[in-house]
Amino acid sequence: MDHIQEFNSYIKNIKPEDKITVVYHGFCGDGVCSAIITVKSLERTLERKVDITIHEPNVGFSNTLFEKLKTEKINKVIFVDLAIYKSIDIIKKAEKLFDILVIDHHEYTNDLNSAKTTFIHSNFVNKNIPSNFYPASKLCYDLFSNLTNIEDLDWLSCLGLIADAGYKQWKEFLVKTMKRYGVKEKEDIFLTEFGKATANITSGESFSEHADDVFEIIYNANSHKQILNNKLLNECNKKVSDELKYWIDNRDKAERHKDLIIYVINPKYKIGSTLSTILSFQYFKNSTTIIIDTSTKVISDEGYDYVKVSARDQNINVKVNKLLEMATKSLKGAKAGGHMPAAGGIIKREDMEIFKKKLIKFYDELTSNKHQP
Ligand SMILES: [Mn+2]
Repeated sequence: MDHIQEFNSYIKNIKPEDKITVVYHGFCGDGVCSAIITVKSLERTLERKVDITIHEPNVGFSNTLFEKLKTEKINKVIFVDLAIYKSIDIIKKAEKLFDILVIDHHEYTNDLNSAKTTFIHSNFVNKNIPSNFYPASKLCYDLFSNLTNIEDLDWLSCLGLIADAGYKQWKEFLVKTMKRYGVKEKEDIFLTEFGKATANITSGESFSEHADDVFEIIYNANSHKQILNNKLLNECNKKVSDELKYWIDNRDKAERHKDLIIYVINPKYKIGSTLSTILSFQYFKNSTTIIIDTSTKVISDEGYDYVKVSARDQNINVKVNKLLEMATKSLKGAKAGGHMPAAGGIIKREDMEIFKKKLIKFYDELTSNKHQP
């Protein structure tokens, strides 16, 4: 069977008595949009509800999540927009209890397909588009379109595409959908109604306490208009914009080593990822930007207090997923992953200074290699 057939048969084999969960990339616009496309598609295909949805940071398949799935007596686990490749031990353990489906577009590292796991990666569906530009929202939309009518979710797929910077590769789909909703095209996608609705979603995603509310709001919306007009999302957007402005205005406080910028921030809301995207596109265009967000108060599986890292290099002078992987490799409890121009991870708070030194060392290594014949 090919990958699409494997996917179709996983879905068709779900029975009414099964307990299903959709686990998605939380704090991410593409994550929540692809999750809602998946949940709605499952409901339509199977004529039943999805039991629970869970938002997770993109740091693999944690023990905490494993225990939660066990407690909830889940037997079908669907991961969307989550790079769980490195969690092989937990996946093997999980396969004894659950049938797993993984739909992802983060950098492909290893094939997770097995007797108990169905894995579908953007690369399996379209080899011509780099996987970071084939976001989960479009991938899920394309996959489920073979099984049921989800044409009315086209706008949601577009918002996910914009959130994950994959809109240029899918211009035709985007333009067609914008026309369908009477949205005026503009040179800067973020100035269109679709762009503004996307900003509202990513802002809402910055507040962990609102994660379920944001999911509900988008789930109940039937076009981007309701996202644009939602009171809670607009309030979130205002707070996030003010906070972003503060850290953008203070960007000179970032440490610099050649074209590597390391910016340690302590924001009021979860803006590290968005801030790194804005800085890398607008202010640090030819640099490698690393943001270390010290505001997290989350304790990891192993009981570590950690800080969050977001890395960007829009020109891919340095592959930031590679850089983070190298710099975190020997740090206990650290995790990293993502795409060549955009990656993220976590490190123990106490390792922050040593992590910075490693970033500089490996940045030098990666950039000097480039100049060798
Ligand atoms: Mn994504």
